[in-house]
Order: sequence, then structure tokens, then C-alpha cells
Amino acid sequence: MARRAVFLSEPTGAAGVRGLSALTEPDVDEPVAAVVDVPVIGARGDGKTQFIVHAIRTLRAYGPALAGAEAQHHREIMRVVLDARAPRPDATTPGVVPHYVLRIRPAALLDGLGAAGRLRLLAATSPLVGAGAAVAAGGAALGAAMLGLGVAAEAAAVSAAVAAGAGGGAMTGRARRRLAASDEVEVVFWDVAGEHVYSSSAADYHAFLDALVRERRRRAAASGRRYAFAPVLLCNPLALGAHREGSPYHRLRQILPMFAALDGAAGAPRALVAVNRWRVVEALCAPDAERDEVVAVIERRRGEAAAGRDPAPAVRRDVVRAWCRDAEDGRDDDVDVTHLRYDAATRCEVRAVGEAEASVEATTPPTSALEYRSDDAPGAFTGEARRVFLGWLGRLAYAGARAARGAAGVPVAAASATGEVTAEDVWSRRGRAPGGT
Ligand SMILES: Nc1nc2c(ncn2[C@@H]2O[C@H](COP(=O)(O)OP(=O)(O)OP(=O)(O)O)[C@@H](O)[C@H]2O)c(=O)[nH]1
Ligand SMILES: [Mg+2]
Repeated sequence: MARRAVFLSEPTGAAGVRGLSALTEPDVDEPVAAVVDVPVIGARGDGKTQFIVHAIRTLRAYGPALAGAEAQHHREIMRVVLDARAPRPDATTPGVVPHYVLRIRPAALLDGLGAAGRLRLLAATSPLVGAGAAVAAGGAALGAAMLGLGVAAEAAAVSAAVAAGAGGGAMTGRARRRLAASDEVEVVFWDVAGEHVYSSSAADYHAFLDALVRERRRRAAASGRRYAFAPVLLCNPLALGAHREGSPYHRLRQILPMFAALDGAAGAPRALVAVNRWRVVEALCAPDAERDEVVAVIERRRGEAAAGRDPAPAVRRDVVRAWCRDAEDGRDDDVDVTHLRYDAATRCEVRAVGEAEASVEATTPPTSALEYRSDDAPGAFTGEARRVFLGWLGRLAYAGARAARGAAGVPVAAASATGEVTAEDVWSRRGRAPGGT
């Protein structure tokens, strides 16, 4: 279970943004198939920690043997994973990007996907499934041939379906067993405080993640281990305000492609937009509601004292509809964007209340108010959200991840501070050439 540092010290390009020197990776001879970096970006209180703990529960992820700052971060996040009411890790301090290192078993990914998602993942990762498709085509050809020989149409169709089904099923079954038994994936979530990103430090955060991706790629090129990178952007509907443009979310959404494109080696950049508080979105987008209306939303945790609360946020129904409900998956600005819609709480209830209850001091006064009540519980993504999340991560880890082979001869240093090769050619330890098997 040996691990080694990725950077000897903080890279100089990221002017004051820190967090890379604490990063470690599994040693080259560890059975880890791929490393995936996922920066989770969102403004203050938007739900970054809640997203990460839901992801950990959904993935049944666990921590490898860690030490120092990584072990401490791991303990803090696992406390919230296992006890939803435990104190949350402190809000991210400016200039620091903490990370959480986790391992996932391929079987946990496969089991959580629906049949269609599983097939999609297997087709993207296994030549066997491609072969299964060929067998299916062969079955169809057999049916056609039988028809040509005068065999009754029904019998020919049944024969074709049986041949195709048996062949395809067997291939898919083999591919599934192979993937389930393969090495684990190491996922690292980076907790990126968006309110610092869209302020004056955006370039520093970009440089920070750029240094991360470059070094990871360099190491992937030498070790043959696969690597992928894709950001998650949190969308909290209650923070969208009354105008479609200008909210912190809108500002981060505009620069998301810059962050997604950092990993140029892996084909189309990908990103996940995580829309939380979904019950409120549904209520705000009710078909009979006046779309232009500004609504104050009073958020309440059951059992939490109401006194001393901040003014309730006010949002325009149409703005929430556009960003949270109507935004579609697909290529946007060259980025393959997937939307995940969920409620990271239980017993969520929304009801109309008197606007006077809202104690609003919003710039655009609301014309009505909703109360959104929920409970913290140790839940995971469920239903469609579960399938979307696992499908996205699975494609990232297996289909999106690439070892930049062909860069043979690039030795993996024990750790790098500057991008220079510093020491220790690990290939001598493995006794084989880079890119070999
Ligand atoms: N009801 C409900 N509450 C949510 C949801 N997502 C996040 N929250 C709550 O929003 C609050 C802030 O969430 P966090 O995950 O701590 O947000 P954060 O972005 O990590 O916040 P900082 O680290 O302080 O910037 C917590 O009380 C969460 O329980 C959701 O989907 N539904
Ligand atoms: Mg947090």
C-alpha cells in the first residue's frame, strides 16, 4: 500500500494557491487501473461538501492508507459520510484547495448502473462487447439467409434473435466479469471554493489545476496507468437570483470550459453540472406558476432554531427553470456537459407561506414565498441521479481516461516541484519499459 508524493513543493505558477504538495499517488506497482481528478467547484454554501459525501456513499468508496494532511481530510469527510449531522469540514480558506483521496471498486460502479448504462460502459471499454454486436449482426444475417432458403419468416426471426441474444449476452457477460475483476480506480475530489475562483484569483486556480493535470499526465505517460480529469460545477437554485446572467453560478459556468479543457489529451473535455435542492426546482417550475415571478425561499432544517437566520434568498422562477430544469446535456462550447439533478437531503417538503415570513432584503422584492424543509440524513444519489452520476464517472474513468502512451522514455520522478524530472526511475523497480505490460 505504498504511496509517494506527486510534488515536492507547491508549484510556483499558481501564485499562492496551495494544496498540491500534500498530494500523494499510489506507487507504480500498486494495482490501480486509473487515477481520476475531479475538482468540485461551487460558491460558498452551494453544496460542495454535500455533493462529495453523496458521491462517496453512492460509490461505496473507501480510503487507501493515507498519512498527514490527506489522512486528516479523509477522517473529516468520512465523519460526515457516516453521520450526516456531524460538523462539516471548515469552509475552504482562500488560497487552499483540500482534496479527498478515495478508491472505488469497478464492481460497485457496474452494479449501480442501469442495464443501458452498463452496456454503454462495457461497449466503450471492451472489444468483446463490440464483438458481441458483430455476433448480433451475424444472427440477423442468419435469419435473412434462412428466409432466403424458404424457412418460415417467424422461425427465421426466432433463430436470428436466439443467435444474436446468446452471442451478445455471452460477450457482455464476459466483459462485465472482466471489468468487475479489474484493478480499482483512485478518485481524488478537490474542494474548490468558487467564490475565490470568480474573484481576482481565477488565473491562480487555473494555474493550480493546470500544474496538477500536467504532472499527472507526465506520470501516466511513463507508468501506463490511465488518467482522467473533469470538473463538477455546483448549481444551487437558491443562489441564482432574479437575472439569468450575473449570478456566481453564471460566472463560474462561463469559465467552466476553461477548466474542463485543461486535460487536452483525453479527447472532448467533460464536465458535470450538479443541480441540487431539486424539490425546490420542481416547485418553482410548477406549470401553472407565473414564470416572471420572484419568490423568496426560506430554507429550514427540521429541528434547527429559526432565530438569527439570514434574509431568505429570492429567485425568479424563469431563471431557475432555465439553468436547472431546461439546461440540456450535450456539447456546449466544445465541452461534453452532463447534468445531475438531486436532492441531497431527506423528507424534503415545499409549501407556500406568507411573504412576510421571509424577512427578505433582496434587491428585487419577491411577490411570494416558499418554505423548503428538509432533514440531513446519510443518503446517497438514488434513482436517475444514481445512474447519471455512476455513468458519468464510469465513462470518465474507463472510456475518458487515457495513458498517454508513446511518450516512452519519460521517467516518473518520485515527486516534482517544477515539472523537471527529479529522481528515481521507477521502471527499474518494475523491470519493464514505459508503456509495456
Ligand atoms: N435540502 C438540501 N440541502 C442541501 C442540498 N445540498 C446542500 N445542502 C445543504 O446546504 C448547506 C451547505 O452545504 P455544504 O455542502 O456544506 O456547502 P459547501 O459548498 O461545502 O459550503 P462551504 O464549504 O461552506 O463553502 C448544508 O446545510 C447542506 O446540507 C440539497 O440538495 N438539499
Ligand atoms: Mg464545504
